[in-house]
Amino acid sequence: MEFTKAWLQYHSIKGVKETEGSEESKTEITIYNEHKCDITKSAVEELQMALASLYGSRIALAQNEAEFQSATAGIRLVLNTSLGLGQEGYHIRSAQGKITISASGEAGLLYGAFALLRKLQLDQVPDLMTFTWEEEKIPANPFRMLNHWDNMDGEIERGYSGKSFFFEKEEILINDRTKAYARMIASVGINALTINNVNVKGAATELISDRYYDKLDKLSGLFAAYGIKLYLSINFAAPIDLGGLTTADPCDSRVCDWWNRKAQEIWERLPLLGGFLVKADSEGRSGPFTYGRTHADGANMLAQAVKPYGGLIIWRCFVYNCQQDWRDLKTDRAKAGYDHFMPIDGKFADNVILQIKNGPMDFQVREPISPLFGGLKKTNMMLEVQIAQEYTGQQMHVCYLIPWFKEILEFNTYCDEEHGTVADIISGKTYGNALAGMVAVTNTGNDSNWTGHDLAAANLYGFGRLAFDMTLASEEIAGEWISQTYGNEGKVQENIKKILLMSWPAYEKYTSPLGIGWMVKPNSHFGPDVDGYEYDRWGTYHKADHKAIGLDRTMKGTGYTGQYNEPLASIYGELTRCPEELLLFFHRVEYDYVLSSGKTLLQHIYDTHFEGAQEAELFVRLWEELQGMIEEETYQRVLQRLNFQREHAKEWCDVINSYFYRKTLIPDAQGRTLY
Ligand code: GCV
Repeated sequence: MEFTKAWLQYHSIKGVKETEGSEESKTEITIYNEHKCDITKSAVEELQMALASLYGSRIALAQNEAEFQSATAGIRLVLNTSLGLGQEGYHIRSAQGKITISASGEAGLLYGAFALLRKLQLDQVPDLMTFTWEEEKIPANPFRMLNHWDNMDGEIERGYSGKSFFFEKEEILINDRTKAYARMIASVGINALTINNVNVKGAATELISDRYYDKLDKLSGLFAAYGIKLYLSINFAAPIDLGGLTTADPCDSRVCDWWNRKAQEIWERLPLLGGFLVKADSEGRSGPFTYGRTHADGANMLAQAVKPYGGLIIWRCFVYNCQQDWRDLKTDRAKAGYDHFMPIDGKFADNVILQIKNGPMDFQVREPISPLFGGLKKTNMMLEVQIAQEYTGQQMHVCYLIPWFKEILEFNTYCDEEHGTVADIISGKTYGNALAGMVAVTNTGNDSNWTGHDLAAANLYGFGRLAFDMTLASEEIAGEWISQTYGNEGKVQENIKKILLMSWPAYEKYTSPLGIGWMVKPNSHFGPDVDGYEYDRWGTYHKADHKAIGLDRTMKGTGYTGQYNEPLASIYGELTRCPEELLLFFHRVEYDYVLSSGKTLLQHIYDTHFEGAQEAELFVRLWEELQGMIEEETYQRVLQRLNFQREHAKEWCDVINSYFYRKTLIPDAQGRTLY
């Protein structure tokens, strides 16, 4: 299947003089790399291809320093272990036609090469001879990871861009797309990856068996050449499902022996493997609770098995009771993560990292930050976000999530006076731990444009860039992505940026109000269904009646607010101090309650929904202004999705508003139609 180059287009730079005539008469750029490892080879290959495309130049490879020095314009890769930039940092200096990329590790040289190419495109540098620039960067997060939820039959759980490009009919795929993907994600600094769903079932359990080792070895090598470590999601019950034991109890010596032997076998065959990702005791997956053990028991048993090979265990904290009785008014799903993991803070082995979803529920358009970030103090942590847009429009709606991720990262948890933000904690700054970082449930599939909605690629690009450099602004990231994908034309920049930056707030407005979440169709999680989850087992209730809506999560209610450090616990606990965008997450509020805008809660709901739907209409108009400036097929593909979004946003608006109108019988103050 054909696929696009996404943001690695390398459109020719404006203002570069086209040289008439033969290849020979073209200007020449020389690349010098004396390091023969795979990663620097990837860097050179990328530079060769990109520079030829950007400048229409001939590319020469210098054999030695003297050759490089005698060239007119050139780029040199220098490994210098005494630079103190870690394995992944880089330094770039450009003067008088010579550009030096230096790094202490090979991956740093690759990131330097991509940074240089980005800069040349963003600034539309017409001539290397006059290009003066210096930049030094060390990635902010040690781990910058993507999780694929790909199944071995080729389907993708919560995948909205076609089928898997890793698996088909229980076989592993390795083809042109695999390398194109490695280049793409390396270009934004991704350095770790899982390829299979965290719900490990059927053939996926056998990924850690002879059946798949050869292919996995090849795959891990391919990614390693781009500085990316391969990890595998594993089935906690593998000793039973694969090993034929009768138990997977982490404290049973037969189980420990099985994992020890398995780890030895795995690393003999897959020496480049990074480790395992584990979803345990969650949504039907087996885990230590099955045997009356803690999650520390489970994770540590695996950690000691993989330790001799430098392996890591990434353990998810998405653990809650998904068999709740909706009549049970005491249990609060939001509390589950903290309740399970706080008591075992400090009990995890040093090669375990806890992977924590940004919110206490599940990737809603707005949630408070998980209290685990401010709570855990003696455990390695990573932040998990989702760019697959499961609850944010499923890549049928444009919803640029980077502004949301920025808010999450900048949130002060008050766990530490100086370094209390989520960004501080997950980058390892607060507690000085090296195993830390960010992971995104990713949004790619085998659709020709990778992400179904062309504009959804901004989330993949943006996640990588943000994980690498958390100081980047959402707008800057959007601008970078637009330039490299569609070029630098002013109107194109302006309109797409507008659409992207308005999209998450708009989505929030026309879907569920004020942090309540979950008003989606069950299972598919797409489209409005206010009571879809209300009388179900998933613990996601809004409890709307004719007078009020929301769950009291204060200390008078479920006590969830008590999981936050002060002053957050008090702020969230008081109706008048609680941030309004989260009001209905923390409080049960009457419809006539007056918000800071002077509007009643109900009128706010009506207004925001109408407003959000209008904004979705505006996206179509903004896009239509770009016809002729964007390649026609892409233009039409995006237009189709934006038209769908406009209709769907209207549906959302009408369903939600009519629901509340019918509950309250209070009309809209502006007299708009409610049904
Ligand atoms: C992979 C949500 C999704 C599930 C997903 C789960 C998880 O519940 O709906 O499809 O399972 O999150 O994060 O493990």
